[in-house]
Amino acid sequence: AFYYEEPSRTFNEYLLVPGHTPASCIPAKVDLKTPLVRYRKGQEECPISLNIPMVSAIMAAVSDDHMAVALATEGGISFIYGNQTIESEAAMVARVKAYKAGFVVSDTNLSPDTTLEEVVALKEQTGHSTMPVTDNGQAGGKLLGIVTERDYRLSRMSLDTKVSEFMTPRENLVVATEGTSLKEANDIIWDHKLNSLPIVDANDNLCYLVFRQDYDTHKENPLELLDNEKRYLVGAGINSRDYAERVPALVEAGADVLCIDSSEGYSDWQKMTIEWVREHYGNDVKIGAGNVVDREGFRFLAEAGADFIKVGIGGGSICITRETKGIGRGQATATIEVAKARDEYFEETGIYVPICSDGGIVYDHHISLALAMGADFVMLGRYFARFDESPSAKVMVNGTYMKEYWGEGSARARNWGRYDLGGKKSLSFEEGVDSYVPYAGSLKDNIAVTLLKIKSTMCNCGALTIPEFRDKAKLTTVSSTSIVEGGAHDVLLKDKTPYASRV
Ligand code: MZP
Repeated sequence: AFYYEEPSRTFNEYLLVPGHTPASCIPAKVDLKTPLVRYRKGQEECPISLNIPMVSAIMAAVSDDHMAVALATEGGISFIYGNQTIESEAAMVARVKAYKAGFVVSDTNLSPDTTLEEVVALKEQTGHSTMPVTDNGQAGGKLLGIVTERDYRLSRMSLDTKVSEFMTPRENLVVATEGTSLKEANDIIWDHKLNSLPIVDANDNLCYLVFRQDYDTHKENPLELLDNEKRYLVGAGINSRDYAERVPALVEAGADVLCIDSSEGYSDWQKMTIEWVREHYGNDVKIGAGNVVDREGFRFLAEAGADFIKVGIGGGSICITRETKGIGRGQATATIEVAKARDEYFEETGIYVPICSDGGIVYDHHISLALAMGADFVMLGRYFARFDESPSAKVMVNGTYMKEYWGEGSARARNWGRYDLGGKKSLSFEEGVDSYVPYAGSLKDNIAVTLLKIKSTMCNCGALTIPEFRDKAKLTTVSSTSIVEGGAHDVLLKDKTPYASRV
């Protein structure tokens, strides 16, 4: 056997030592733009880049179309989970691509037969305080009424009560028509303290829902959004089994980039999947691969033609792969080695293959560490699962709101295709757990704080861009006693909330 001389380390075992901060180096000037896919650095523009180095995990508890729109609005990208039918994954991708900032075709319509229980569940999921009721329960149906939060809170009806028994009649509806400008819609939304506003056409059919969150991001000049044909970026997870059917459907639906989702990517299956994509689409379809944790794994996938490569085995918050199979590597060590391999590959070929540090981000500063160690961007599951926009249920546990979060290798997800190497299905075993994470509110609010922390750290190191940060960063390992010193110590905390749920 081969023995590594050094133990493999996690992010928690490192700190950045600050460098000189010039007066010009302030968070407002930091540019977090980063490449997503391979390109000839120095000779051409990267065909797809991100404005922030954060992507959401290919997980059913994390990345659906709602998450994708919310994250793309902030400059990142989601990878829609692949452990669902080809049709429903493609439909999610298509909905993201159909989304026009400021207007979204509703997929949360109610019909008169919807029960109060279903309304409450949808409200929890979407966070909307109003929901339109159409005759057929679908976007484009005839708008019959609207359900407001107040209505169902006051209804005091049993949970199997039908929407038709408590909805606001059509006559009193606050609606807009297709001709209403975004500015006018904005005013109505604010005047009536609504979260969303239904827009109907001349025949009274529901066309769109306008969400307040959109105005928050485009307050300056909301009208601009109406000439705006910008489409959001969206990624989609695929596997190394049904790619011949799944890839065409996702490409047809408009996916900007695909990613082979597997716990272990240094395999012929991934090579065959990439080869199939190249054979059928050349370089037009972008495809990431992984996960790997060392130089050899990186080289294998880079040579196979992967557009980006994900790094990380066993570091995910819900992952028990290291315990069940004894496979994995500390996330920091894996990121450092793969980043070196990427740079070496670039020196040799002129081709830059971005790498993504996937899993194990617990504190916001772990993102800064990953970038300093050479990651081009990071993939997060737990982080995004906590927000309103994640698809999982918000539940009350011991008086605190939580969101459900489960691993793709858990019995709940049963995404065995992500793990197995063939053999009897009945012998599958779990590599992930089902859990709760503290509910943290909206993605927009949380990500703003996270990004500010990253930018502040970069300024402490005298860097205004990610490549500059990587060049200037000075990293030190920390002893276990200095980790204790790094947190609040020798004081009695007034706020007993665990640290991890506060970041
Ligand atoms: P985290 O951000 O929650 O720490 O980790 C998310 C990452 O864990 C995912 O992007 C994926 O690579 C990995 N994952 C997802 N499910 C499992 C599992 O069930 C897992 N073991 O390890």
